[in-house]
Formats: sequence, C-alpha cells, structure tokens
Amino acid sequence: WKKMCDIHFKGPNVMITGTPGTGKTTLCSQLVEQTGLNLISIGELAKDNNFYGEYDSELQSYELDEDKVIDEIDECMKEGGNVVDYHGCDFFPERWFDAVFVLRTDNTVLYERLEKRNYSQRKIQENVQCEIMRVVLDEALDSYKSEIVYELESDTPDHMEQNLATIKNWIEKWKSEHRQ
Ligand code: DAT
Repeated sequence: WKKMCDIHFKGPNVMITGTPGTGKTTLCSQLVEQTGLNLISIGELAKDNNFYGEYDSELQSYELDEDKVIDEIDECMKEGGNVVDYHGCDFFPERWFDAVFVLRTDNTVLYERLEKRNYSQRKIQENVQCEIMRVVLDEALDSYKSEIVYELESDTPDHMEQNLATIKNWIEKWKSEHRQ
C-alpha cells in the first residue's frame, strides 16, 4: 500500500531545465505531443496568474513568487505525469521529480540564439556567463540526487532529436519499472 502511494499514478514527473535559450520550450512542446504528458511551463503559469514579486533591475525581470507557484501545482505534481519547463530548479520540493534533464548549449551558439530575442547586451552576457559557469547544472546537482540528474547537449537539431529520444526512452523505462 505504501509503495502504491509513492508512485505517481499518471506517470513520472520530469523537469526540463537549463539557461534561457538552451531549447527547453522547443523540446517540451515536442515531448508532450509525443508522450501525452502534461506540460507545466512555470514562465507561462506565472504570467497567466501574475505570480510575481519584486522587480530585479540586475536581471531585468520580475522575481517569481515561488510559494504561489508551488501551491498552484502541488496537487497536479502529486498525481504525476507532468513535464515542467523552467530555467531554475532549486525551489521545487525534491519529492516532485523522478528525473531532471539539464540542457546545455555552447556559448557561441547560445549568444546567437539570445541575440535573436532582442535581449539587451547585458542580459545576453549574463545568461551566457550563467551557461559558462554551469549554474543551472550545479543547481540541479545541489537540489536533487545526482542519479536523477541528466546533462544533455543542445546545440543542433540533431541534438534535439537525440534528447527527445533519450527522454522518451527514460519515460518508457520508468513506466515499465512501475508497471504502468
Ligand atoms: P528556452 O525555452 O530554453 O529559452 P527555446 O526552446 O525557446 O529555449 O529555444 C531558443 C531558440 O533556439 C529557438 O529559436 C529554437 C532554437 N533551438 C533550441 N534548441 C535548439 C537545438 N538543439 N538546435 C537548434 N536550434 C535550437
């Protein structure tokens, strides 16, 4: 009985994280289309519900009201079967996730992607620095057991295809191990 309760009955919860521009949105949209899992984009959720705190002039963006985000999606996460897309991962309850995939991109490639977004030079530099310093990967490794953290290279369309296949395989394996 205890074991049954520990299992997310709709499937695993998967986190897709990485510096802005590494390909989370693109990957997640294909992943949910191909697996039927439920997409939770934390950025969209915050925008739709105005889950914002103070304006951070350094980062040129609003701080996220993390408590409101957690309250809003906790029930859904308890049931399982979700793909969560966000550029940070340290404030979520550790128990939510069965796997955390961290997308990584070469600095030159990332720079070019962010330039196309009309970000200011400062914001581009900050994000590229964040990627060089592997901030999000370290955050994932500090917040979750290393066995569930996977680093995926996301520089080219071929990488995107490979990453999709890797994550889909991981989901199938999880389901077979949990008899779903
Ligand atoms: P994120 O959601 O992490 O900010 P995105 O999915 O919006 O990133 O991708 C940013 C841009 O880069 C978008 O134009 C698609 C492109 N891109 C992302 N991953 C890629 C990859 N592996 N190969 C080629 N282009 C990619």
